Parts: sequence; C-alpha cells; structure tokens
Amino acid sequence: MKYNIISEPLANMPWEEKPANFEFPVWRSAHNPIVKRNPIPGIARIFNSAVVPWENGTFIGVFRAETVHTLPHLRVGRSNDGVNWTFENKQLSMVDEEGKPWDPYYAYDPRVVKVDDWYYVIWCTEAHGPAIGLAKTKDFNTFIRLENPFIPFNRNGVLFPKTFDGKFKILSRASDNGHTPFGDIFLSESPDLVYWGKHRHVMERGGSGWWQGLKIGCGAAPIETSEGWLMLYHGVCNTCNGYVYSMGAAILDLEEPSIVKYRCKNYILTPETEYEEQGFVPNVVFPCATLVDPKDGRMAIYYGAADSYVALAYTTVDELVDYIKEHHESVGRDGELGK
Ligand code: BMA
Repeated sequence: MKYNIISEPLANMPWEEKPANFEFPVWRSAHNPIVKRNPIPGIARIFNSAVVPWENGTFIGVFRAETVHTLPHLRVGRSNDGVNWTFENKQLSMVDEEGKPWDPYYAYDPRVVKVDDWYYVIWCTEAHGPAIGLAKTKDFNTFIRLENPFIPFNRNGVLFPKTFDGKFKILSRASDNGHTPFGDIFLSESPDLVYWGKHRHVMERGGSGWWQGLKIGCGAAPIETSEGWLMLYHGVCNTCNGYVYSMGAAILDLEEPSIVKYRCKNYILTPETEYEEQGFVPNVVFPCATLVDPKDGRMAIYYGAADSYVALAYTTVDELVDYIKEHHESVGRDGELGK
C-alpha cells in the first residue's frame, strides 16, 4: 500500500472487486440499491444514511426514513454483512441530558461518528428552520440529545472522528430555508460540544468544472490517512431540469483541516444508473458514511440515491488518493487557513 488509513482494524469489511477495465476510481456494488423502496411497513423510502462497525463483526447505522406521509425521521438499522439491513419497527427517539424526551419534529441526513467512547449522531433538525442537531449514544438505544451547535440555517454537519488537542471539530454548511442555491464548507471547533467557534472557511463551490458550481456540502466523516483527511462531499450543479448531486473528494491538512491540500476537479461518482437518475428526487448521489479497512486500504461508501434508496460503492485509499492528486485543482483560497 502506498498510503495508510489511520483507524481501528475492521473485521468483516464488505467488499467487491473493481470490474475489469473500469476506468473510474469508485465502482458501484452489484447489489445496488441495497435498501429498496417500501423497505418496511409504513416506510416509503430510506436513503442518505450513516453506518458504523458494531459488535462481533456486525454493523449498525442511523437511517433517514420517510413515512408514507413523507415526514423524515431517524431509525436504527442493523446488518451482519454491511449489505443486507434490517430496521427497527420504531423511530429513534431522544432524551435531553436529564432524561426527558426531546425528539426533533423532523430529522434527516444523519451522520454517525465515533469519537473516543461515544457515537455521535449529527443530522438536520427542526429549530425554527433547518439547523444541525447533535446527540450521543453508546448503545444505539438511548440517544442523549445535546445543544444544537448552530442556529438556523444549516443542514449539513459532520464531526471529525477525533479531537485536536482536546477540541472537537465539525464541518458544516450554512444555508437558507429552502433549496439553498449557494453554499461552501466551513469548519468550527468546540472544547465541550456546547460552545462552537474559531470558524474557518474550508472549501468554496466552483472550480473549473460545473458539477460543483452551485454548492458543496460535507458528506461522510473525514477519514484520517497518511496524506491528510480524506473528505468525501457532495457537489451540486444547477440545470434547466433542477439540481444534480454528484460526489467529490478532497484531502485536508491533518493538523489544520481548514487547509485544502488536494481537491479533485472531477466528480468521483455522478448519477448514471436508473436508481440514481430516477426516484423521488432524480439525479442525486449523496454520500453520508464510509467503512474503511486499514489493513488493505479498502473503502465502502454509503450514499443516498435519488432520495429513494441506499446504495453502496467501493474504492481503495491508494486508488482514490492517487486519482485526487492526479486531477488536483486549487480553487480560490482553499489552500489557505480560511480565516
Ligand atoms: C438536500 C437535502 C438532501 C437531499 C438533497 C436532494 O437539500 O435535503 O436530503 O438528498 O437535497 O433532494
């Protein structure tokens, strides 16, 4: 291996080999979509969801589910292989730090990130407008909701999987109340997950290609590698038929992640298959989670497809980092501290 992933070893990594003569760095699972429409009674669609390794080689996740009356909520799912998922028959509920119920009115686009002993769930919550919600759990039964990190409007948040000199760091994107026609990725830090500050600009929309010209938003939790933090994100292009969501990749500085070291000018996945091009919202690939195996650098990427399905794609750290470096483009002041 040319590059290393710095993370805990993973048993039972889901994996499929790259198809012969395939020219792109990320390839789709032959089982896609891995969560189909009407997956359980009363639930019309599950998509844009986050998974993490769990006990005894199994996997667990927090999924975005929409009922048959279309209100999004979060729901726990479990899997023995990372591909076939079963879902709890109730929606995930939360309590405040005193144990009193504190459920969001709606909740969508969850990410799950383990930092030290806790699993943190970050999602888009209702707070007099869309804002970032934050909760923690150890057992995926009791979810303790913490203060919202930001005021509205902001609907894309993801924590880094480790602290920096004791400080948590979160990526997010300020937005508006609608289908936000703008947006860059920012970084904020906190000593206690309550007070957030030292806001830094990380990456701006744009670049020479059009696929990320309208807005960009953080996706899966950044992956620590020997080259820097590998960040998967979504980039959006506006067309005469609406927004098109593709997946992009960049590498951020290990010590100061507001500095972009490399940014790939090409998307790494764009809607091409029927389940990505057709659905409740056509032309959406929306990454929310990865599983990585540091032993051989394998990566599994979980993404929402067309706001209707969960899909899975694969790559390796060597393949992806080399592709990003080969197609690197420096955009605006991305390479600077972001003050
Ligand atoms: C964004 C979010 C995502 C969704 C995407 C495409 O604003 O709402 O949940 O996948 O739009 O509809």
